[in-house]
Amino acid sequence: MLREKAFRKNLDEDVKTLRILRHSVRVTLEISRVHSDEWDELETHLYAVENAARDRSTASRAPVRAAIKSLEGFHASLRPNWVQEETRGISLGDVARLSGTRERPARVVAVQRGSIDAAAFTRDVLDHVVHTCAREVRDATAADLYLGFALTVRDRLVHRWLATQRTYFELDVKRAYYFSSEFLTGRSLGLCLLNLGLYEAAQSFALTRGFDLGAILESEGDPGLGNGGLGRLAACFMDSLATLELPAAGYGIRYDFGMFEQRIEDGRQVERHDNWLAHGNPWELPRYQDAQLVRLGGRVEVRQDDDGRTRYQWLDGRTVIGLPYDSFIVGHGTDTVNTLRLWAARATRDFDLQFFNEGDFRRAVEEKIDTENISKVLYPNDQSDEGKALRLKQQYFFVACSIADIVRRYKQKHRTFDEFPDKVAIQLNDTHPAIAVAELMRVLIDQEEVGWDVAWSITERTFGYTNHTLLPEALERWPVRLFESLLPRHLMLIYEINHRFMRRVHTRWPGEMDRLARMSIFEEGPVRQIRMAYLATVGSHSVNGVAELHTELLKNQLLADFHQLWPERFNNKTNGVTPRRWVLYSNPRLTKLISSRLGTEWIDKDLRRLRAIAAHAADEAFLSDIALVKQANKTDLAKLVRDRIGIVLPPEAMFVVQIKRFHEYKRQLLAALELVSTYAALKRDPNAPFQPRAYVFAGKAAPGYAMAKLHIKLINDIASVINSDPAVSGRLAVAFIPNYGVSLAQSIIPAADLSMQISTAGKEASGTSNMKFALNGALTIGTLDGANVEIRREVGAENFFLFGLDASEVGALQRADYRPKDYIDASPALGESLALIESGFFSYGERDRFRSIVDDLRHRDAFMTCADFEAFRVAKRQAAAVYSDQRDWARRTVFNIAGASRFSSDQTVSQYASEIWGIEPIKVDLTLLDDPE
Ligand code: NBG
Repeated sequence: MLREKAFRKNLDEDVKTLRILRHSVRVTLEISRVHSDEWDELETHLYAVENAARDRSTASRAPVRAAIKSLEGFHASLRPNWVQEETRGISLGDVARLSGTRERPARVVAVQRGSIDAAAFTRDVLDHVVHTCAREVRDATAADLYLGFALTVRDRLVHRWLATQRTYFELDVKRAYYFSSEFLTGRSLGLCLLNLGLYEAAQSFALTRGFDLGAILESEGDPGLGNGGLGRLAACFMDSLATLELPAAGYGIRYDFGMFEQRIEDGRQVERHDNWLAHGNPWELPRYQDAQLVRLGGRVEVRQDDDGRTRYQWLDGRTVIGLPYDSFIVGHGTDTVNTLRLWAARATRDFDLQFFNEGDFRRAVEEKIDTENISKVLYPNDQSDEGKALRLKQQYFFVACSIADIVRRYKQKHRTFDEFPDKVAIQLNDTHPAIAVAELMRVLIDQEEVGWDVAWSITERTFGYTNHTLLPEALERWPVRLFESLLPRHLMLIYEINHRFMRRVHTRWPGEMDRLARMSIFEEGPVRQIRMAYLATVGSHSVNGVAELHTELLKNQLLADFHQLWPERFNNKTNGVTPRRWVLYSNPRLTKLISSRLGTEWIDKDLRRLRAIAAHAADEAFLSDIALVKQANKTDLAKLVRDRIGIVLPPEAMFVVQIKRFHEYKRQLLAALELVSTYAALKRDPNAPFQPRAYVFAGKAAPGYAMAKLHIKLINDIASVINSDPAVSGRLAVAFIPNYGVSLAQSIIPAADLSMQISTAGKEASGTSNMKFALNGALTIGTLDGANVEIRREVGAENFFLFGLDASEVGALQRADYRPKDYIDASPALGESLALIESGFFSYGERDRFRSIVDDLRHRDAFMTCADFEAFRVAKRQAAAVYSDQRDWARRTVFNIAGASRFSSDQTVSQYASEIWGIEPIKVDLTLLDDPE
C-alpha cells in the first residue's frame, strides 16, 4: 500500500515535470514563431503519455521518464537553431523587407535609410508621416511629426546598430554589461538629432511646415524608469559608452509604469501613475526571438548522476517569459550604436489555459496578472529598502534573463567557459542586481556542469560591484524565508558561498568570532537575512564607491572588514555626467558661446579641453556674454514657471536652486529655514540693502515617506505666504515646480546662479546634479560631502561657498551626545525661524501642521540641521554679496565651468573600462553589413 502511494507520488511529480517542460517548449516555439512538424508529433505523443499516467492506466514510470528525456533533447535542439539564425544575423533581405521594397538591392535600401543626408532625412520623415502615421502631411500635428522624426531617426540607428553588433560579434571582443534596475533616460529625439548631426535639418524642415521644433520635441513623453541619481547615472554611462565606441550593453527592466507623476494640490504632493507607454514608444523594438524563460518558486531535487556527482535540479514553481525590448543608444559623432535591453514579464500562456480549461476563469486571469505584475511598476523608493517579495521577483527576473542572454551570446563562439571572464564583464549597479552572483553560479554549475571552483573563479572575475550609498536603510537585506520560497536553489548556493567565505575569514583571523558574525552574508537576528551588499562584495573582483570621500568611507566603515581582507578589490570611480545632454542639448546658448572661443572639440571630443576656458576669465567681452547667456536662460525659466504655476520670478534676482529627491539627509529643510530667516529679516528691516533672490525647488518624495512629504508641504506653504506678501514683492520669490524629472532638470539647471548641495556631510555618496550645475556656470553653496569635495578642488575654493561640519565632525558630534538646543540657543535667526513656523504663521494659524518637524529639530535632529544652520546662513549672505558684483560673479562662473570639465561621464566610463572591465574602444565597420551575395 505504502509502496503504491510512493509510486503514485513519484509518478505525479514526473507528470508535473513533463507538463512544465512541455509548456516551456511550446512557449519557446510560439514566441520564436517557429513551426515544427517534429514537435507536433512529439506533442501528440506526450499528451498520450500524460493522459495514461493521469488515468492511472500505467504501471511504470518508464514511459513518462522517457518522454521527459525526449522533451529535454528537443528543448536543447531548439537553442542551437536560434543560435544558427543569429550567427547569420539579420540579413539585409530582412532590412529590405522591413522597408517594403524587396525588389531593390538590399544594400542600397539599408544605406539610404541610414543616410544622414538632409534631403534623404526629410523625405523619409514625410514618408513615415504618411505611411506609418497614416496622416496626410497637411493634417499632421506636432505629435505626428514627432513620430515621423522619431521613426526616421530610428531607421538611422538600426542600420548602425546592426553594423555595431556585427562588428562586436565578428571580432569577438570583450563586452561590458551594465546591470541596473533603473535607467532614467529622459527624452531621446532632440539628443539623437544632435548626435547624428541632423538637428539643423530637422529644425528647418519643421519651420517649412509651420512648426517650431521645440514644440515637436515636447510631444515626446519623458520616460522616468528611475528614481534619481542612480538611474540617471546609468543613462549618462550608456551615452558615454557609445560615444567612446566601447563594446557594451545595458540590461534592466521595462516597467509599464515609471516614476509617479507628482502634482501639488494645496501644497501637498499627490501621486498619479505615470503611463509613459500610453502613446506607444517608437524608440524600442520587441525581440521575440530572444525571449527567455525564468523560474520562480518550486523546489530543488538532489540526485547522484551516473558518475556519482551530486546534481541539483530546480523544478516546479512557475515560469515567466522575459520579453526583451531593445533601444538603440547612439554615440556622439560615431557610428557606434549600443543596446539597452529591458525585459518585460509575460505570462506563459499555459498557466491561464490550464485553469481556463478546468473552468476556473478567475484563477486563469489572476495567474496572468500576477506574473505580468513583475515588470509593472518601478518602486518609487530612493534610499530605502522595502523588502517586498515583488521587488525581489523583479530583481531576479531581469538578472536571470540577462545572464541567460549573455551566456547564449557567449556560446555562439565558445565551447567551454574558460574564456568567459575574458569576454564578459558585468557591472552591478548597486545591490539591486546582486543576485546575479548566485545566478551565474547556478547556470555554470547546474546547467553547464562546471565544477564549483572553476565556476567561482569565473564568477569573481566577471563581476564588479558599485556601491551607491552608505545609508543603512538603503542597504538591501532579504529575509531568508522569503528567499527560500522564491529562489530555493539560490539560497543553497549562497549558503555554500558563505560557508567557503567564512572558512577563509577564519583562516585569516583564527578565533575572531565577532568578525565572522560581522562579515557573514547571513545576518542573524529574530529574522535571518541575506546582506546583498556582502554577497556582491564577495562575488566581485572590484568594489567601487562613486566619489573619493564615499570610497574612503566604504573602506573605513561600511565594508572595513572586507577592505582589510581584500584591499586590492577596492577602488574609486567618481561619477560624471554626459556633456551631450547636460550642456550641448540643454544649454545651446552656452555651447555656442564657448565654441566661439574654443572651437567645438571640447563638446565633440573631450570635455577636458573645456578647462582652457579659464584663460578667458579676464576677458571683459566674454564675461559680459556669459552673464547674458545666464540671463537669457533665466528668462526662459521664469516663463516656464509663470506658465506652469503662475509665480513671477524677478529677472534680476539671484536664482538659488535645490532640485533633487526629498530626503531628510539632503536637507531641503535647512534651505527652508534659511529662507524663512531671510524673509523675516527683510520684513524687519525693509530698507537694508538686499540682493533680490528667487528660490527654486523641485523634487519628489517617496509616497510612503511622511516626513519628506511634510517638507514639501512646508516649502509650498512658505512660498505661498512670501509670494503673496507685497512687502517683499520683486525682492523675494519662491517656486516649487511640480513633477521634477530629466526634462525639467534640463530647463532649470542652465538658469541657476547658486546651486544648493547641502546634505549632511558623509551622507550623499556623490551627487551628480552638483556637477551639472557647475558645468552650466552655477556656483555651489555646499558642505564637504560626496563629489562636492572634488568639485571645490577643481573650481577653486574661492569660487565655492563652503559651510558646515565635515564628515568626521558629524561623526564626532553624533558620538558626543549632540544637543540641537545648544545651537538653537546660539542662533537668534534659527530660533526666530522655528518660532515663526511653530506659531502657525505659514499655516493659517494651524500650529500643529508642522509640529512634528519642529519637535524633531528641537529634540533629535539626526541630520544636524541646527548645527549647520548658522554657517549656512552666513555663507548664503556672502554669496548674495558676491552676486551683487556681476562681473566678479561672472568670473567665478567661468572657473566653475572650467573646473567642471573634470566631471564628464566619458572620463568616468573610460576608467571603468580600463581599470575594471578590461574592454577597449572599437571602430564600427559599416561595410560588414554588405550582403554576402
Ligand atoms: C545615489 C546617491 C547619489 C549618487 C547616485 C549615483 C542611490 C542608492 N544612490 O549621491 O545617493 O550620486 O547614487 O551614484 O540612489
